[in-house]
Amino acid sequence: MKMTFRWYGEGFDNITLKQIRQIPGCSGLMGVLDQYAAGEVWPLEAIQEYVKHVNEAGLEVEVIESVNVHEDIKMGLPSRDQYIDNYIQTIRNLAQCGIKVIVYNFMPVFDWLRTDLAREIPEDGSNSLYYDDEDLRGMTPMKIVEETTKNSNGFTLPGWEPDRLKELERVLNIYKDIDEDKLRENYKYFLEKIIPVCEEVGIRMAVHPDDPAWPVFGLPRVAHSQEDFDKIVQMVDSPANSLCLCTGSLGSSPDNNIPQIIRHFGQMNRIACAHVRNVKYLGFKKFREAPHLSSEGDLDLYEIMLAFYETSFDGYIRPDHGRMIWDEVGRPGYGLYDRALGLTYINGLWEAIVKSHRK
Ligand SMILES: [Mn+2]
Repeated sequence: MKMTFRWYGEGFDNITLKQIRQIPGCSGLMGVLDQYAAGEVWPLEAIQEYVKHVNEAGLEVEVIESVNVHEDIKMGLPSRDQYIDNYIQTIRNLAQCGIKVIVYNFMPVFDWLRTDLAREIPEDGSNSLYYDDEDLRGMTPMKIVEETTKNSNGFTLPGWEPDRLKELERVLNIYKDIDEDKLRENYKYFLEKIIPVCEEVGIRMAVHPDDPAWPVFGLPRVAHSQEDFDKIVQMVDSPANSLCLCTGSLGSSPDNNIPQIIRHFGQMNRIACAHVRNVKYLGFKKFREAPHLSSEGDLDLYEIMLAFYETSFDGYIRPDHGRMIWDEVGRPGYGLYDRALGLTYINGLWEAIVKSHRK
């Protein structure tokens, strides 16, 4: 297991590489080059420079997140072939720079979604990301985009890049004719083109689950349950077609048994990396993001780490979203302090599990 940390890049993140390097037990990043829109080729030179910069700070970067899939690929439009070619070029460029895992998602239009980015946790005065389906039902897609942009402290949120949202209405219209089966068909088309290239260059694609783990705004979503992922891994039967097991995204639905899902796909060697965090259920389709500690939320992080251990997980892990604590100001969900606490807690669980299994 390699413990990593998400970082948005110089000028896009107020956290420094030096700060990340000083978190005990953190060997590298799950990085992102935030400046490229979905469908664009990530230039080789830019990736090389990025990796060199991270390495010089004493950190590895073998996982890259948010290589976003262009909407035309998800919608199956004729223009998808050009965008798939671009995607393949980005895969090749990343592989050439030593990247081993690419995290992406196949959610139509919206990436992760919350109805409040800074909901106060009454018990301790900190705040965290919050979701209430009832609030969402009172909002139009445009409204939630406006609200999210307004409340993100001037940062662009992953999946909420302004250029992706220009054509929102046109795209929403096209999706009226796309159901889950059709979306899966387009997904399979994409995977059949890219996975052979991944095998050739030694990259594993890791699909991130839908977040929250149910459809929103009537759009089809096909990646939020064990059954969904069974279908995805079967689309192209290769370890290069694998999962980013995000406990908090899948865990937003109490229907998902996270340790069981980890065991199921871990035994198949189809988990390339993991985001580990906790969730607190507040009602039906209503939750907030909780501190990583098991007793603070509804997921059992010990059982989760045990499931990784028992399936010989040797991929990359990072703490996921944290709360805003100690008056930190930063990107919602991606402050330094609470994620660093989460990281050391996960490492502590892992050390105890490893040592208690010694013969
Ligand atoms: Mn995640």
